[in-house]
Amino acid sequence: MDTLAPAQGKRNTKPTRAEAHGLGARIVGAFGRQFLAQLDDGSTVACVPRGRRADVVCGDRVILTPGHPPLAIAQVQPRRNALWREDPWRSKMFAANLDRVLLVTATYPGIQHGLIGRALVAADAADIPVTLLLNKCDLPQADAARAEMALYRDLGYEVVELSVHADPKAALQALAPVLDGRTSLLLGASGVGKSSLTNLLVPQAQAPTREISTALSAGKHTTTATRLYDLPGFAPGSALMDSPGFQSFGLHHLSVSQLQHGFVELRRRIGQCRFQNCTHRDEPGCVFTTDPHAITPARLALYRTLYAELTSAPAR
Ligand SMILES: Nc1nc2c(ncn2[C@@H]2O[C@H](COP(=O)(O)OP(=O)(O)OP(=O)(O)O)[C@@H](O)[C@H]2O)c(=O)[nH]1
Ligand SMILES: [Mg+2]
Ligand SMILES: [Zn+2]
Repeated sequence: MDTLAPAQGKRNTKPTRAEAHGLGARIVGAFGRQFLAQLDDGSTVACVPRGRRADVVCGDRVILTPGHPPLAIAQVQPRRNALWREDPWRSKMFAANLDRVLLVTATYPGIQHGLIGRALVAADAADIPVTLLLNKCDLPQADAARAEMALYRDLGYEVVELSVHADPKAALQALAPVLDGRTSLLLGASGVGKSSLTNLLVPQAQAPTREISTALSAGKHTTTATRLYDLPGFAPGSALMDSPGFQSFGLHHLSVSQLQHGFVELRRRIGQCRFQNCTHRDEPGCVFTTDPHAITPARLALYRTLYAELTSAPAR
């Protein structure tokens, strides 16, 4: 990436070359090292990052240098926020400049609480509010799944139940107040219905869903690129991102205090452990052991797993 100075703090100096002659745009498609950008007039162009590192994600505001297609991304504007995952072997940024994460789960094939818990911590660390969606409520597993999702309601998260297939009208109605005026990211495991929901909300998206990839016998993940769509029929500025399903969600980039802040159960009970510097693993007088209602055994196990992951990470 070029080191053209960011626009911030440059008011009294001459604009950079890119600012003077470049095109302002928003990244609306991320396909590996290839990107799709939307210019301010609404048209879209293909572009590639300058230099070797592709530190560009969907939702980024960028400056493109004019020239022959594909255009070059000369500069990424400072981000309002960015959602990350970081495994020991690689880090991955999902998207940037988000107002909300829609964490999608489905009654079938089942709710992956480990992934949900991890995504909740990551979104909290990035200061992005989360709404949980429970899709496929038309299936017989709905009652059991609903009961499992009560855990998150009790923690204070909004949970919206829907069935994209069986009752699209009700799904639209339930989601309208969540989506209106915001940029939202659909995040969740593969097959929960993110692209089906995208197609319901943005009919012109024509995002491939599993039926199509099964017919073409493609891989496990139907969606392979992150895309950002303006939401038709919603307030100006409403936008939706569809992303590939994820199977792992490492949090190696976070600190222990970010981890602790990401657990509502702990946030609610700050200062209630015997020791001020309690790590909430197995210290005497820890609120997690003295109060059996403080946290569910599964969430406590997840907290301990994450604590061990974070503290065993090699120094960077
Ligand atoms: N029964 C039922 N099936 C649904 C519903 N919504 C989506 N599906 C099905 O779930 C499967 C997966 O849907 P997709 O939209 O491709 O899922 P995705 O989350 O985008 O998956 P990836 O792109 O792989 O991450 C498809 O066969 C959909 O038809 C629903 O409300 N009810
Ligand atoms: Mg998809
Ligand atoms: Zn404690």
